[in-house]
Amino acid sequence: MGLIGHQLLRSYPLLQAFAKAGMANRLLVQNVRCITVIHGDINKLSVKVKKFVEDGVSLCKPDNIHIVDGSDAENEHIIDIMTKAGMVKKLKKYENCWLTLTDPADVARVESKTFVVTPAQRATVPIPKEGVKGTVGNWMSPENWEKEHGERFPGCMKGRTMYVVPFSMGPIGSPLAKVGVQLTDTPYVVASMRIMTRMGEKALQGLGDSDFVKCLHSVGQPLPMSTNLVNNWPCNPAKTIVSHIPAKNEISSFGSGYGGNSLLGKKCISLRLGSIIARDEGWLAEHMLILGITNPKGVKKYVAAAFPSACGKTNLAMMEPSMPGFKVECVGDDIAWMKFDGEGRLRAINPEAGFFGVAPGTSLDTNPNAMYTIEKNTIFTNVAETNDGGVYWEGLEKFTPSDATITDWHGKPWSRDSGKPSAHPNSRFCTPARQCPVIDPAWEDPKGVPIDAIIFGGRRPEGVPLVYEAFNWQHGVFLGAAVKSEATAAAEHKGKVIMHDPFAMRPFFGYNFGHYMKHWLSMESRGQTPKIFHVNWFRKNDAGKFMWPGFGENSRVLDWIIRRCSGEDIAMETPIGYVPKPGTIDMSSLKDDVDMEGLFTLPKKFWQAEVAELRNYFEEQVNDDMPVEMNNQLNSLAERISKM
Ligand code: OXD
Ligand code: MN
Repeated sequence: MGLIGHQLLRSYPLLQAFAKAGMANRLLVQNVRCITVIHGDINKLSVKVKKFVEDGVSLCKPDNIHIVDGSDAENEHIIDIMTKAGMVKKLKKYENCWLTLTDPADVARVESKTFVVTPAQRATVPIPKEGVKGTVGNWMSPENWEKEHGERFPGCMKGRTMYVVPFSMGPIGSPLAKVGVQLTDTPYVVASMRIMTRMGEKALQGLGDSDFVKCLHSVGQPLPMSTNLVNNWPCNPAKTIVSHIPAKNEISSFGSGYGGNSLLGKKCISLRLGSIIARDEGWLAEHMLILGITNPKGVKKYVAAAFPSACGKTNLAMMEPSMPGFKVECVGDDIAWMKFDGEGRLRAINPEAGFFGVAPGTSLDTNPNAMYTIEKNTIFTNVAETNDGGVYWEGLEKFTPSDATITDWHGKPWSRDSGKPSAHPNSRFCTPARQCPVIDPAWEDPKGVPIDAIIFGGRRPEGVPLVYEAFNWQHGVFLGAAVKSEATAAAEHKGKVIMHDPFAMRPFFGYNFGHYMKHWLSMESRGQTPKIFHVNWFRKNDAGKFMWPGFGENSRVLDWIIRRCSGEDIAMETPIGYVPKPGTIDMSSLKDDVDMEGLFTLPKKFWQAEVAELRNYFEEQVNDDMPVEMNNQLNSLAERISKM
């Protein structure tokens, strides 16, 4: 691709001289250096976007600029650059599918290095009880951020191309959509953002001179590199830092090229900054899938469900119901933006355009629709490869010939008896949502879909029933605040500890968790709040085996939930909430032998311990910011349990 840009940023006096001298395809920065615009039309950018690019160039000092248009031809060019750099490899078994293996030091989100920058600490995090380390977010002062930023970004793109990536989170033109512009020095981000967002020229249509979210991203390895390049994946784990500056509508991310650290529309805008905007504007930005379920009578309801990372959101969002005559359709698998409409109905959009799903465990058995979705136009990261150019990961054993030769995510020969996983547990597919065979017809409806139920859940091996319903909105908010789950590989945590993950948002809160609960409580005065439920697909019996078959059988639970939303008398009260009356979860044609009684037992000792632990957690972590309504909920729960 030759030089396409023939424009100037006109803000510097010397620029005119260059223009006259026929150097119009360059951007002059700080009156010192000329930067070639190798792709795109700088004059099509608004004054504010140009200024942002100009500032980014003068800070990061890239060799040239590529303004992304989002076209197919451009994508081919980007893939070609990555192929030549050894960053991606074609998977010849499929159409337009690519494999990336990262530096093994850059494989997941890094919560401990992710910050929200506000003058007051308490705006971002509750002040924990003395002597306790806060776990519901990381705060940084603007002064510290200036220092950290200053130690990293100056000159960080030397020798590299700076890509200017405009994107829209949400369908273009939706009143809920938000525009961002990301400056990045890795083509992997460009190719991935094209899948995950509405990227390119179209994102800027209608922006005019309005503000946009400013996203600055660098892998933190100016050329020549000072350390060894591992797997052709430049990154700088020792200096990684992801920061959000709400006052400036800005995000800056340094050192990591991976997923949520680098695709800044996802967790950074849609959840962290998104939750702040949502609080200020009176709506909700949540870590939730959105699905539509239609029963055999043709009644369709939409639900939004929050589960911690890697707990099966993608599987649930596009499940094949085992119950005859039911249909599930997917609106989104990770993020929901929900707002009351003029009639007071809660409506949700999925701000994303793709799925960045965890690969291991995904198969034709567990999620056939995901498997069909990823057959083309997909970027796989840190999965294993078969000798015929296909993908492989834990869960695909049965679908892969036993004599296939497999190369693991380190690029090394791998065998099934090696005792090590072939794919990284947090390996991912990045694939366009529109390819999903069960994508909902309304998934891009700018007004969003009406939400009838909100579901919370986590991996709870003990004590927590298959499903229960909150007594009311306040109790439902309490259920969200009390979400706990076994740790997974999506972040840097180790082992199977049960961790608090309130609202499945702990890694993604943009502001103080105590204020966040208050905001949820306030939704009751804004419109008709949906019913709230809690589910647990992961309860184990004494032998350590899962008690519920899960996957397509979860439709039985969804069916019970939507029947409750239609007002059916199929629930009974227990100390923790309403549970299904015996026999009201439809078990017809279920092949497995399920211990339904066992799935709903409420061991008193377990719940007493749960309440004590929750009290301790809230006291230690939320401290003075705990809303009184939530303390009342906890006290009432303790009281009900004491009478069990
Ligand atoms: C994700 C996550 O990538 O939650 O969606 O980690
Ligand atoms: Mn997620």
